[in-house]
Amino acid sequence: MRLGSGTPIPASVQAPAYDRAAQAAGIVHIGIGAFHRAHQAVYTDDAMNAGDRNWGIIGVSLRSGDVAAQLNPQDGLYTVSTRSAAGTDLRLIGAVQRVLVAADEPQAVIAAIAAPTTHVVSFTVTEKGYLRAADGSLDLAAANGPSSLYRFIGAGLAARRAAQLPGLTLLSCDNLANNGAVLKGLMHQYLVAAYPDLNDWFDTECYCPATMIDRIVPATTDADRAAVEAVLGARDEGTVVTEGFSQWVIEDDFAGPRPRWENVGAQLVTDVAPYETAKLRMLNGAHSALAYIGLGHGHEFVHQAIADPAIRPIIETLMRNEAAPTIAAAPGQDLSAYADALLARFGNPALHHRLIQIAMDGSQKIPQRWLETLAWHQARGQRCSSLEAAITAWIAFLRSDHRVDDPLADQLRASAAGTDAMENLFGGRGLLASEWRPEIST
Ligand code: CS2
Repeated sequence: MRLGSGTPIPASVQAPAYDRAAQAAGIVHIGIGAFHRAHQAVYTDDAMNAGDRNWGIIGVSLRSGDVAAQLNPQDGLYTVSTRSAAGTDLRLIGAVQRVLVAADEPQAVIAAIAAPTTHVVSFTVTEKGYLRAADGSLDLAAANGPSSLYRFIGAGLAARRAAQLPGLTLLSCDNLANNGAVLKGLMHQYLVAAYPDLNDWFDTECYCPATMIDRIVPATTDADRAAVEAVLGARDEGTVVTEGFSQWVIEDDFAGPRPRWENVGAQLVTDVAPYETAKLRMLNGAHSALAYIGLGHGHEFVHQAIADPAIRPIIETLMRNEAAPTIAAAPGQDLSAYADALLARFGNPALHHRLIQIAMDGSQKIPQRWLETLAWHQARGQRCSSLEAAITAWIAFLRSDHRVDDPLADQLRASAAGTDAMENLFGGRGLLASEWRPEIST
C-alpha cells in the first residue's frame, strides 16, 4: 500500500494536527529536494500545527520529475526520520500540497507564483542553480535556458503586477554568502534584460531576506525506505532522513505575510551574516575538507572520516584556528561551542552521510567555504595548514578515478592534471580566482 491521505497512521508517528485540505498554498518552493523536505517544510508544518493557516507549499522541480513522482501519488505527504545513536523518530509532514515539474507544466508554475494567496517564493536550487558566471554576474544565456529559475519568477512577477497584486518575498535557502543580496542582484540583471519595465516595481514590492539554513540531510537510500515502510505500514517513496539538529536564521525583512516560524524554532534577526559566515566557513568548510581528505583515506561516510585520528585534528584546526578567527561573532554566538557541536554532529553514527555527496560541485562551494578564510589569513601574513591540506586533497580527488560531479568537471580535471594545478585553479586567471594567492604547490 502506498502512503496517502487515507493511510491510517500509527500512534507512534506524529501527524499534522491541522486540516490539510482547508489550507491555501502561501509558499511556492523552487527546488524541492530532500533538504527542503527535512528543513523549511518541517518548520512550516510546525507553524501550522501551532495554529498558523494557509501556508501550504507548492513544490517545484525545475527539470526532474522524480520528486513529483514520489509525492503527488501520496497527496504530498511524506515522512521525516530523525536519527541519532539513541534511535529514530518518525513523523508525517503535511505542509507540501503538490509538486509541479517546471519543464512539463511551465504555466502552472507561473500561475502558482502569480496566485493571490502566494506570499513567499523560496529556493533550494544549490549553488550552481543561481547560474552565475565566473565573475559572479548572471550568465544570461543560462538564465534564458531550460533550467532557469529566473524565467519563472520573471513571468510570475509580471503576472502579479499586471493583476495589481502585491510583490513577493524571494527567500534563498542555499549555502551562498549573502544569499539574499545575491539573489536580488541576479534577479535584477535578469529583469533588466527580460522585463525592463518591471525593475522599479521589483525594487519596491519584492524583498529578498538573507537566510542561514542548517540541517544535515543525506540522500535517501532504499534501506531507508524499507525501514520506514516497516514502521508506517505503507510505502513512502518521498521519505527523508536527517539529524535531530536544525537551525534556520532569517533576516526579518519580508514583503508581506509569512508563517510565524520564530514560534517554532527559527531565529528572525536583523543581521544573518555572523551566523551565515560561521556556518559556511566552519560547518561547510569542514564538511568539504572531510569529503576530499576522507575519500583520499578510503572512507565512505562523514562519521568514519571524523573518527580517523589522522583526520580529526586537521578538521578541528580548520574550524577553531583557521575559520573561527575570521568571523565577527554576534552577541551570544559562541564559536568554540559551535565547533564542539559540529564535531558531535559529524560523529553521528546513525546518519550515513556519504562523503561523495559533499564532494559534489566543489567549484561552486570552495570559494565561500575555504578561499575567503585563506585570503583573510594571507592578508595578515598567516598560513592555514588545514585548508592547504584540504586544497591538496581536492586536487588529488580531481586527479583520481572518482567521478567528478561538477558543472566545471572537464575544466577542473584538465586544470588539475599538470604541474601548474595550483596556478590553473587558484591563480589570478585560474578557474576559481579569488583574493587568495596560492603559496603551495602540488
Ligand atoms: C554539505 C551540506 O553537501 C554539502 O556540501 O556540506 O549539504 C551540509 O550538509 C548542509 O549545509 C548542512 O546544513
